[in-house]
Amino acid sequence: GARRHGSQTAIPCLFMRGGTSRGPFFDARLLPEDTELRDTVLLAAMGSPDPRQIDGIGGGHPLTSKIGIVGPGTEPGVDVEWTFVQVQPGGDTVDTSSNCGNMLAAVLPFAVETGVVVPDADRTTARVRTHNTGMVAEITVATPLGTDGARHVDYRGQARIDGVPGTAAPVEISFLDTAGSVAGSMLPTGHARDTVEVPGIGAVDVTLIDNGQPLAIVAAERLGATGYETPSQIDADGGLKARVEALRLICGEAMGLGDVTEKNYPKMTLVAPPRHGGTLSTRSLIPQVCHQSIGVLAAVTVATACVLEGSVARDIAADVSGTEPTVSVEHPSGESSVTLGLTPDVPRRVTRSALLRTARLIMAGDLLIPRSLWDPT
Ligand code: NQM
Repeated sequence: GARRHGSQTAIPCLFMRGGTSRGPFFDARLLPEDTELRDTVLLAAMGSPDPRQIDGIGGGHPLTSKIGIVGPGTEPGVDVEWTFVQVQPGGDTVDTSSNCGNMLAAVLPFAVETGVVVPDADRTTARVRTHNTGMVAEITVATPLGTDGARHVDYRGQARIDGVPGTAAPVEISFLDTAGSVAGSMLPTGHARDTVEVPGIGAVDVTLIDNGQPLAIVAAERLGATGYETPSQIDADGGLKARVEALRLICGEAMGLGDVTEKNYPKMTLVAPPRHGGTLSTRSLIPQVCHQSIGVLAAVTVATACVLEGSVARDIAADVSGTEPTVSVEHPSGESSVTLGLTPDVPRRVTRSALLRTARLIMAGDLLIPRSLWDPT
């Protein structure tokens, strides 16, 4: 467990990449039980609220300012439970209210590394519950027999995801119950499309949808963007970001999420026609900084909107057909392919979604924080 290391407290930690995100993962049993104290520890671990996170291991961007807290399942049919934590680099709030499908990709590898799940075959499948929203996913990783006679997670392989260099072993994620993760239902306003009035902009058509991530989907063009900008171009465009944020606050209210000024949702998705043979082009703001690619559950939610009659995405997207379509969501570093399971009857409903990720253990050791913040000894 956590112990003394000179003037500091050392907490066992694995530093992992999950999909296109990265951060420290902790065994839930080794962190303070008290949430306030836990949050103090996590902010110190990351180095927030300094925007560069210079005194911690956060990477100064929302995608590298994430934490996983993992433990064994506590209910039948669930093997592993975890909490995803989003810290905004320059902020001092510790947000556990929404999902992250990228960090999720590292949870089963962490559980095998730490003995929470003991593999007994070349592929290990586990059901993982995300505490944040109660979502359950079925995840499969490679666990071949090593020369030492034991099974380990194999991080090597031929799977490639855009936004991560090289190839790695596939982490297959199948989502079973993502609808209304935070907003309570898939379409919190009851409509596939709403028109909202935004001061200084006027009437804007949006699709307000949550199939794992609460999103406001808007035509990039309507906000004065092409939808093909690079993330740094978007981040540098103060006018565009102000319009997106004004729209976000109104969409948050419309979705029943209240005042979302301090919340990390809804994420804003600017959409445009596909340019690389995919289904739809996207630029995601999460929610104030542009994503380098797109979130996993954000991609699932956009894909869902692509098959939803009347949605803003459906208007702009290429056609999608069949009851098990693969929707290719284009983003700044490539595309994310989401396979949807649809009901055969029209209008089609999404019942399942699956997506391929990769993960890797980058560092194993102790994370050190000043003992004045937490002294468990
Ligand atoms: O939507 C970023 C990410 C995410 C979240 C964000 C995610 C998801 O890419 O499931 O993965 O939208 O904040 O890590």
